[in-house]
Amino acid sequence: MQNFKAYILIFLLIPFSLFAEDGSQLWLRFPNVKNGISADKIISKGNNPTIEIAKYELTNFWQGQAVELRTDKTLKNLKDGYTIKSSSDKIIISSNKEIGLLYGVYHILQLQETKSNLENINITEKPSYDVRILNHWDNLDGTIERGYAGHSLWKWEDLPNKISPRYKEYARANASIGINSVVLNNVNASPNILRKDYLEKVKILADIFRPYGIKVYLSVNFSSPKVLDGLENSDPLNKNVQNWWKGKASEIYKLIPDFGGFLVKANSEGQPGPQDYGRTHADGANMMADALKPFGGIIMWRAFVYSPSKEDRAKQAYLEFVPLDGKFRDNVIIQIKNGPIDFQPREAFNPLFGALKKTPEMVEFQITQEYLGFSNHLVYLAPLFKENLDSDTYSFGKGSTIAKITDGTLMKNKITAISAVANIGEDTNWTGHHFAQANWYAFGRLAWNHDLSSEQIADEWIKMTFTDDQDFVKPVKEIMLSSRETAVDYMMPLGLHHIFASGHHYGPEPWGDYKNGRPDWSPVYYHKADANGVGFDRTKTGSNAVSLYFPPLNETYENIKTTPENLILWFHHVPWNYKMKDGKTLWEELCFKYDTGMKNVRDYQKTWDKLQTYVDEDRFKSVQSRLKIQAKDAVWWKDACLLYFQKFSKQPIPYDIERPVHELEDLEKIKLNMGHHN
Ligand code: BDP
Repeated sequence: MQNFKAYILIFLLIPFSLFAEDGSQLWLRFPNVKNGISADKIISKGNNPTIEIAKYELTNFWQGQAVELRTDKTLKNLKDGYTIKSSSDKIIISSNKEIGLLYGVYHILQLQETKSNLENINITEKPSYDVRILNHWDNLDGTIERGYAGHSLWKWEDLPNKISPRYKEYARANASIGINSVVLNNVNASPNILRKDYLEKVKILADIFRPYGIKVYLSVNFSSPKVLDGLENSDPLNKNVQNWWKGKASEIYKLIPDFGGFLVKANSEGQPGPQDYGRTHADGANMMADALKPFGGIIMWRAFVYSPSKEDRAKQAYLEFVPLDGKFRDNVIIQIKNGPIDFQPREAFNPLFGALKKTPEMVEFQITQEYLGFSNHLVYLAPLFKENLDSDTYSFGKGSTIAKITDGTLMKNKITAISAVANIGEDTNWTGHHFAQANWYAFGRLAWNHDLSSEQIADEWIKMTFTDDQDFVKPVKEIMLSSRETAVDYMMPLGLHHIFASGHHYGPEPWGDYKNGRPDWSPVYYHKADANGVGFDRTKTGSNAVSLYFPPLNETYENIKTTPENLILWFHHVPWNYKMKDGKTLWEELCFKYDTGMKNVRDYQKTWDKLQTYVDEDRFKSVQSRLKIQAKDAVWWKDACLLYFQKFSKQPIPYDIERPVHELEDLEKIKLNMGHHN
């Protein structure tokens, strides 16, 4: 009896939100809401499945005034944006499109959850981009290339008959942050996705996503005509091939009338493409564009093309695509990774941005943390995304940021789009690390409004995902906002890049020198450490990649003194004793950076442990244990890189820096069994 009373007491003392949570509800938890407003407090003419969802959200989760939902054709210029206005007795959400009304509903729910002021609201929202798209690198066998949150959400074997409840939950989560498009399958595409039986499965997903405003796209394999239907080749100038794609397009649109289009990785990393037949990327893209044009579909053609040649990999996409500017159909958009190498912790921006003046361009980010500690490391990516979007290319003079080049401000693009490789899998919490949900959220929010700050996005996300208690929000926000720079520091500071272990890309391997493999996949190709110094000379004396940037950036990067120090080893081969701005030598600075990164992770651990009382136990422990891994990995990175580079610098590790705890030879023996080719 005594015990029983004690239990009840404990039960009453534990706030509701501290009970175990599994993260499955993402930022849509609404922990304090038992039910929303009654249906008669929703004023809405007309009905369709999207409005039904809006009503469902309001009756379940909205606790404020009555809400009127109005479609308003005069708001056409807001595209799928909306306005929210409050009057004395109700809130009015208006949009040209039904989906805009649903977005407006998610907006007021977000305001409610973050305890924002709901009086006198007068909000106008217009999205920065038309197409806000996730790229899933999901294979048809259920695995995910570079996926770290379990298997694919798409159960191809069960479809079209058996339908997972998560399809709808996934669509809802995306709609709540404005994501309106998804590519379902890996860019290394199996031709089978275009087979009739697969298209029937795709149709089911498209039907489920449609009310949430989401269009489906597919990655396609350039050799599909030959592989699937035995055509003599897949040459884009071959009439039979052209007709094959036209036929395929009408087959798809019969099933999915609002199908979005194709994403294509061609002539890259062994994928087939038009160059197999001596044709150009424009020939290939245009053939597909012509097939989709009558149905309103678009082609997102990737600029991630490079081959093991003498040319610096950082220049290859530019050299390939600039001569083709103006040769693409108007329903083709060139999809460009933020950096010219490959989703590194920090890269200079890709010089192709702004270099195509007659062809629309879009950014491809990577949300999945292929090069950022998988789902083990806490790295908040909004600062990385913002750094890229805010980069000034000077392509149309000062102020020509990547954001303004891609969003149609500077180029009157018919289509504007932004994409990112998803980090979503079938893990209960969708993304593996609870904090990796923030990166899905951040991409959606920035795709909707690239002017939002990383801080504002983190603030919203923390309050909705955990609690709005400032004693929790403030320290967690500090962790998030510094976490990307911290990862850069313990992995690849000062512009170092691609010194990852080969294949899986988890952990350091600066000594990697794949003489029998591809040199452009070898870490030594990228850091070029020797007795004189370290870094890739991309100035005139080196690969001259700096010349691809518009003035004055070409000069800025050519000169070591004006190159930002966070990219100094990206553009220069720098002597070990080079004096940095803070007076340290390069070698000392490198040691200091690795040490700082490692210490920051230790601090994150301390901060997180202090926050235990604010978080339910399951999520607390899960984040805590992943921080332990991150702390161990940071030491591993620091020791591996410093002990290895020390062989060249031949200088002591400054004495105020923590001593290595590993032997280099032991670290060199580590071979993780995580598979993958490059
Ligand atoms: C690299 C990945 C590889 C992808 C490739 C791509 O290592 O798995 O297939 O990019 O984007 O980051 O095509």
